[in-house]
Amino acid sequence: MPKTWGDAQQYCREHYTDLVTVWSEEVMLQLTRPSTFTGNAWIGLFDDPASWKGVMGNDSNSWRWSATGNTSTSQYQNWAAAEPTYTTGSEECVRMSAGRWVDFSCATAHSFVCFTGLPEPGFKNYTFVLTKMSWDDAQSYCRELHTDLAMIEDETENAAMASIVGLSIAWIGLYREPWRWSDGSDTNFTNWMPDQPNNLQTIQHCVTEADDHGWNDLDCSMMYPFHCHRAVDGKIQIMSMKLQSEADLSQPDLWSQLPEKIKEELLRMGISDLKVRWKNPPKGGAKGASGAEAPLKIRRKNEREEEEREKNKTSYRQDREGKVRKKERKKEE
Ligand SMILES: [Ca+2]
Ligand SMILES: [Ca+2]
Repeated sequence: MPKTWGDAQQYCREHYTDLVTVWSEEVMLQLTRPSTFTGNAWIGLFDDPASWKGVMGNDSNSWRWSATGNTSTSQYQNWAAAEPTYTTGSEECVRMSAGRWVDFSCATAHSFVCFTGLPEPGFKNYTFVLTKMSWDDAQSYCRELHTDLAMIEDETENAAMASIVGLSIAWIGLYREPWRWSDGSDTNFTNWMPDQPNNLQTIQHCVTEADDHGWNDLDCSMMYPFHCHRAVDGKIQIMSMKLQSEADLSQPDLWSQLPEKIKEELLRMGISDLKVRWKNPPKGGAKGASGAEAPLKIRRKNEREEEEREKNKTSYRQDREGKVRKKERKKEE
């Protein structure tokens, strides 16, 4: 049933654990869908504007100062009208013009301001560097010759900065790392489609995967099907089962089919990456048994998946194969 991203998140939290976190290519390939469905499906990745739009928050996708790696204690901000925008899905760094802050693509070459001193209000000397550099290069330059890229913690400091920059445009030390997972997972794995995320019309803050697993940021209020995942505890579970059937339980075929039937049932419950088999396969069936007992071993397919599982504590509803495309995202140091 298609839902908005927020409703999908709520549904997954009620019925499973959360919207799915795609830790790795392996996990990605476990995401499956009905063969008739080729459209978009929500995953757990989002870039909540409430964490960064006009807010100096503490979420993993909030703004941070280069000098501390955190938001300022004063939470001072001075954005230009309608900023920040995260336009084109690439504006992760902040520049100052006419005293106001604007998020902009970090690769752009601008003059910049370094500071020397302490990351506390009133303990900074600003130095304007006219040479134009990318935000990253400007950061390296400032760290080598000063303390760091300019940090601004109150009105007085912002006024001092504004008078130094004058009519120019200059990088300041504010940046952020967009996107986070609904369940708070931390992974660098991404699989954006080419030219995504693009934050089209600056309203795309939630992520879908397409039929080929490629990711696209879209408007969170759109209605799409979605992938949930369920946390699973423990590694191997052994169950004893009592069987009652009108069928002839002495038939070995029947016994060999049972694990498959149980697996299908677990699939319906949203658990898919499990191996189900008899611990001690009944030899030649259970003679004349109506109500026979045999230990049933349920375990995962292999060691590697076991590790992945431990890391993820998740399970997925379906399997499918798909083409893999990777796009490396620039990481802040
Ligand atoms: Ca902007
Ligand atoms: Ca998009």
